[in-house]
Amino acid sequence: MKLSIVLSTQPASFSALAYKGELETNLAKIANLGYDGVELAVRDPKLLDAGHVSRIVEQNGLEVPAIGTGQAYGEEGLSFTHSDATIREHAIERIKSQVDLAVAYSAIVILGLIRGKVETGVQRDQALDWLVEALRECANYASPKNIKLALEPINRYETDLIITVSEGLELIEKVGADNFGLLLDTFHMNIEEPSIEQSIRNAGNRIFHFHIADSNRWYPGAGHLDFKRIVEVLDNINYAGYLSAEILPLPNPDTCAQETKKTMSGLLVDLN
Ligand code: LER
Ligand code: MN
Repeated sequence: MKLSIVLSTQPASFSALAYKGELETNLAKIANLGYDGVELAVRDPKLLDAGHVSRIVEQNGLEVPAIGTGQAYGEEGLSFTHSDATIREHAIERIKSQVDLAVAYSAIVILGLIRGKVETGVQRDQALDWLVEALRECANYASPKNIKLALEPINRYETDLIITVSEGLELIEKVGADNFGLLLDTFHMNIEEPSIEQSIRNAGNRIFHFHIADSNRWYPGAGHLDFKRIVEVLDNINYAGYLSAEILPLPNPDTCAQETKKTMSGLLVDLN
C-alpha cells in the first residue's frame, strides 16, 4: 500500500482538504514529507493547465492515484440524479472530461457527491435508474481508456443515495462493469458501517481506492479509529492501492500531513 494526500487544484468550500492551490509549493512539501502520491481534487478539468500540473507532479516524483470530482456538485450543483435532464447530461460530460484528464496518470476517477441525492418530487427508484444509467455510460467511456471509476459510499448527513458499503456493492451488481468499483472512506464508514473490518472484507477486490481520516476527520491518530487493525485487514484482502488522506487541515496543513505520514508509515512498516 502507498500513501497520498488530497490537494484541491481550485479554491473549494469542501473542508476536508489538507492542501489547496499553490501547486509548486504544496507538491514539493508533499514529496518532501515522503508521500508516494497526491490525489487531485478537480472541479472542472477545463480550469486546469493539465500539462503544467503534470510537469510539477513529475518533477516531484509523485504519482496521482485518483482524481476527486465532488466539487462539480458542491460548487456547481451538477449531479447524475438531478430532476433536470440537462444537468444530468452535464454531470456525465464533466465526468467524461475527468476520465480524459485521468489518462495521463492512469488515475482512478472518484464518484462522490456527483451522484446527487433523491430530490423532493423524485421517486427513489427513478433516482437509482438515472444513477445506474449515468454510471454505465461513464464506465463504458472509461473502459477503452483503461480508467477505473470508484463510487464512494458517503454518510447520511451528506447524501441519501448509497451511504453504506452493501448499497455500493448492490449498485456494482446493477451497473455490471469491470472498471466500476468502490472508494471506501474511514470517516464515512465510522458513521454508517456496523463493522469497518467486515465491510472492508465484504468489498474485497472491489475496493479501488481508500480514503483515510480519523473519527473526527482529523489526521489518523487524532481520533479513536483503530488504523492498525484497518491496515491489517486491508493487507489480509491483498489491497495494494493507495491510502489517501482526506482530512481537515488542522491544526494546520503541514502538521496534519506530517502526522498522517508518521502514523501510517509506522503501521505499514509493521506489516512487513
Ligand atoms: C469525498 O471523498 C468525501 O468523502 C465526501 O465527504 C465529500 O463530501
Ligand atoms: Mn472521501
